[in-house]
Amino acid sequence: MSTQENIKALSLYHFPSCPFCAATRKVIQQTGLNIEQRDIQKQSQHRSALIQGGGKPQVPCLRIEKDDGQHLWLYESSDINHFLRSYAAQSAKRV
Ligand SMILES: N[C@@H](CCC(=O)N[C@@H](CS)C(=O)NCC(=O)O)C(=O)O
Repeated sequence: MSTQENIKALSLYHFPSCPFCAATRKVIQQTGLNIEQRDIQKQSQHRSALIQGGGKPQVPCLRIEKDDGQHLWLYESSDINHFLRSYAAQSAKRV
């Protein structure tokens, strides 16, 4: 999906000991994006939501909530990290 589209909220499904999640958390920290982090090991409702919405319990997964109410579930740390960097760059241009 394009980072130009209107995005209402982003949340990251993850757990602490996952190395792929650590890389994505680092990108979040570097970009300063405001993203709720949902630990699927700590809270079972987050794991359930991930499986129900995204289709599998793999982390990291970025939940993208758009202004029109649609939700997208983005898997694969490299894709997520690329999306976050592009989104942060676009957001910086709009300010
Ligand atoms: N290629 C994936 C690998 C992600 C991955 O293997 N995550 C592990 C945790 S470290 C996982 O969620 N395993 C459970 C599963 O795949 O169902 C990525 O880069 O995001």
